[in-house]
Amino acid sequence: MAAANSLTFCPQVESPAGAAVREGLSSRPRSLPAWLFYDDAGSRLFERITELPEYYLTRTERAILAAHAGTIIAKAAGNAHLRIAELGAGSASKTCLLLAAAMERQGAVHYEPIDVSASALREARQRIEAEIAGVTVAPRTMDYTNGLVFKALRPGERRLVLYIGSSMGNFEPDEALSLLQRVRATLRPGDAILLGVDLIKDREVLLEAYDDAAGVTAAFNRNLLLRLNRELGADFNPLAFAHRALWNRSHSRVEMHLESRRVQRVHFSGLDLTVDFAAGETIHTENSYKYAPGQTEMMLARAGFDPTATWTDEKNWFAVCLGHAR
Ligand code: AVJ
Repeated sequence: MAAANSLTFCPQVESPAGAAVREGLSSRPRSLPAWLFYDDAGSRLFERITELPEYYLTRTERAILAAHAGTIIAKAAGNAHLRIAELGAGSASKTCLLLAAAMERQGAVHYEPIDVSASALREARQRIEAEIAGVTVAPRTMDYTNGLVFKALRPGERRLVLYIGSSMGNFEPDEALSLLQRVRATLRPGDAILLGVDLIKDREVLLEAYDDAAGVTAAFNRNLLLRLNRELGADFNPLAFAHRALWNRSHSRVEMHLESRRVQRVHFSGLDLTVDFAAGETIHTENSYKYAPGQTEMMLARAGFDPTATWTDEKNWFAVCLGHAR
């Protein structure tokens, strides 16, 4: 009967996680989007990753920002008053260096961190309000890839959008470019963007950063499965999946996968979905793109920015690029 059919086939109002899982685990090779890592537990695990000896990214970028924060802020501002927004802010531990430099220059700063993790933003706000007096923190919990709108600026103000921490590295190069173009569309000529990107380097250095001795990255990768158990009623045994990190040289990216150690069936009671895994079958959970020197500047230019300046470390492991909207 029509009524029964329409009930049966009426599309469930599915959570974003549910929709992503249905799509990613039904396709071959199986994959899950990297944003799923960042529930509360995942955000905490990522914070621990940033403190690992093998994970050079955070401390290298922090050193670059510590050495050049004053210059970066001065160049970004010109003779305007900066308002600072940050995409994928997380706990914003490196941002303090830039906010402090902006405080010193202009006496007050409006800071708008944007992230999918509400808990990370809460932590960011506490940290910043405790560390730097005079910064107004206005967090926004949202997925910035779904569209972005900023409040109009007052005369004499300029916006600086921070997109640091190699966050852009999770996107395919064409997606990254389109994201930069969409950010550019929210800005006015003279506004600025600061990009922090990880550079191509020795394979061993890259792989250790994504497969640390203490197993924190493995736990971060497997937390994805625990999240699906918690939120979607799945029955994953996380230890039945091995953490794998590999360097895909031709695509210039580190990949993370979860590899099924044996034949197994996983049921999602919240999704009415069953997935069968063969032994050795993988779920591709993350791409982390690494850039060649000059590549970020080229992307900025293609997205409508003038690449104004680039700062790097002495090993050339990480780059921080400033661009001004044309
Ligand atoms: C938060 C995307 C910058 O790609 O290095 C860390 C995430 N994954 N270890 C990165 C991550 C595994 C991280 N980003």
